[in-house]
Amino acid sequence: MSSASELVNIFKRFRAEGTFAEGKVFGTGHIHDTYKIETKEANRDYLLQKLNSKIFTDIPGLQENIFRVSNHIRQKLTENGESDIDRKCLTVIKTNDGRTWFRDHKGDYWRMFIFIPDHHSFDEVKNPIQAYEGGKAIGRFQSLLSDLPGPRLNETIPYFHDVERRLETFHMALKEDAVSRAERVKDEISFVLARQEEMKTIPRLGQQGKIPLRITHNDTKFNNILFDEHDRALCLIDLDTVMPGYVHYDFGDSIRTAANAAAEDEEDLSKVYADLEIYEAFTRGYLQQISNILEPSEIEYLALAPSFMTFVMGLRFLTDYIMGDVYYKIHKPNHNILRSRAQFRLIEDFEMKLETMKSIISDIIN
Ligand code: ADP
Ligand code: GN1
Ligand code: MG
Repeated sequence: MSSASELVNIFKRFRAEGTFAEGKVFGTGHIHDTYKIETKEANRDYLLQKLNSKIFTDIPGLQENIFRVSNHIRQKLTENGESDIDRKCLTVIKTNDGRTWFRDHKGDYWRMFIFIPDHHSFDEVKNPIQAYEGGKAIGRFQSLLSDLPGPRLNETIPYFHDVERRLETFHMALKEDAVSRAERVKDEISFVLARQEEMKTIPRLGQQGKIPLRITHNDTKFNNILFDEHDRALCLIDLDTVMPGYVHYDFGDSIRTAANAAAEDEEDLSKVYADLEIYEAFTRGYLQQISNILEPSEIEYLALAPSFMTFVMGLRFLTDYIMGDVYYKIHKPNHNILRSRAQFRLIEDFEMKLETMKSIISDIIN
């Protein structure tokens, strides 16, 4: 964790309004070190992040994506005559020398945004209205970016949701068994082996040209949607992984977190199940914003996306556990395996409810 004097020094490198009052550790993200910087002048605070450059190896490229995407969204919101735009998209604060990132003497990269005031974010969805609003936010995000001009976005983590690569890494980790944990997770390994072929359905559709590559967020966990004081969705944050992808990635990852009745790392597996009322509300909001753009083949496979993305995440948690917790921040020794078990339990429930999930989508569309 960074000291107050370090934070003051970093803060000074950015073209911020106001003077540093206090820096507080903020949020529950698994990747970066995040601080809320409160200024003495009450009207503006900032969100300062020390970026994880082990995970993101091209920070300038990543920041360029975020800058382009945020500006495009801002421009479209402005054209649509929206109000309160500083709360509806991220505002990147540049450094004194005009960059979107700062590199300190230790080689760490930092970035800063306007802190979106009076927002709420939820690790778990509280009610269908929130889910509907969240669905609208994801659909709107994909729709607003469908005409992003310019070159293809940088691929900030190559093969991020590529389940075939993720499976290769998993099998390599198992073979190596660097910290001798494979023996302890035999059931979880069997779970993966039983599903590994079926889980390639969505990427195969992409490879066969049956679903198009679009611009997707790729980390649409529900707490990456910020809400206002009336539970209306404001904007999507955590744009590190915005890059080319299939719409199923975003829809699936949202449902994985929003429709799960329990936390991502719930230990009591009897509490983990897919809440179809939440699923219905989210899907309704999502399709309201995007169904005019989607192709029939994309809609046809939407109901498969939640189990697909939950598999990708459960597999990554399991692989990280086997490798000795090298990727995700953990808060207890067995955290990654607990996360993985909860994801696998959720997949079983999605599998049981697949037909109902499909008919909910057709009822919304027709
Ligand atoms: P991580 O990749 O580690 O999850 P995020 O970019 O999601 O990091 O940020 C962590 C937390 O910081 C978020 O969950 C959210 O609560 C908060 N946050 C991020 N950006 C902003 C912002 N512009 N304004 C207010 N809060 C923000
Ligand atoms: C990470 O950054 P955060 O905490 O929103 C991860 C996602 C996982 C998620 C699981 C860059 O997301 O892919 O779905 O944890 N982000 C990265 O909670 O790996
Ligand atoms: Mg996050």
